[in-house]
Amino acid sequence: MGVKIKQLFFLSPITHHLSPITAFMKESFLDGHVRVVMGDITRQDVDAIVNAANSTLLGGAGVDGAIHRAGGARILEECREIQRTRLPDGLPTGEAVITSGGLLAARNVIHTVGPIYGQHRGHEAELLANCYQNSLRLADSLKLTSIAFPSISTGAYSYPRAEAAAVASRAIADFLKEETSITEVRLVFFQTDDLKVFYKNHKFDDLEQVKVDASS
Ligand code: AR6
Repeated sequence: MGVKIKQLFFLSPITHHLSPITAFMKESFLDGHVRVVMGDITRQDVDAIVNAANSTLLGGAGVDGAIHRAGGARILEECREIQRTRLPDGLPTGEAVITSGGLLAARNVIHTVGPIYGQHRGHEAELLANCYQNSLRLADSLKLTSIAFPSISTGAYSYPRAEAAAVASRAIADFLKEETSITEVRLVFFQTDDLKVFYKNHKFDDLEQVKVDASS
């Protein structure tokens, strides 16, 4: 009698494709406080989505363009007002401000400016971490519970995706160590390849391990 070898395939909950690579990817980290998904940031139904903006706050391409297109004129009006009244020199890299969500499903948009890779004299990682932590801090100060991030700086601002994954995951995990109103941090990737690079390079598992070790 011949031996039958079965090829196993899995329906990935992330990509919704039959894929042996993505089948074993974890979808959530840090006791379910962080979720990693494929999708469009403009379609996330959360308290706040984060915009990878530029310092003028007046819109641009990529995530920024998509958010302003989908969210309508109100977001831009609020950005103009913030710029006029509080930030005449623009929003500094790593800082964050908030507007309403306009026509989006998300109730608010937090605008942050990522570092342009290679233009901050070695402070790029610190500035990228600031983007995540200042956005989270702002959401927490308003008692928001859910927030969705795109992969800040990894498009037009050329931050290498592998390095960005390590920086973003460390920054988020550090923030979530403290008491916060935020119960879900959703990381939204637009392309399968970006998601794979993130899975290979994030530090959530190391940080979970540290937590387990510390409590044992
Ligand atoms: N949903 C989720 N992720 C997206 C979407 C989307 N709809 N669209 C693009 N991405 P970028 P940056 C991914 O360039 O590098 C703007 O002009 C994209 O694939 O939007 O911080 C601003 O005005 C990439 O992985 O942001 C600034 O001038 C990631 O989002 C500048 O670009 C970030 O790409 C900011 O550049």
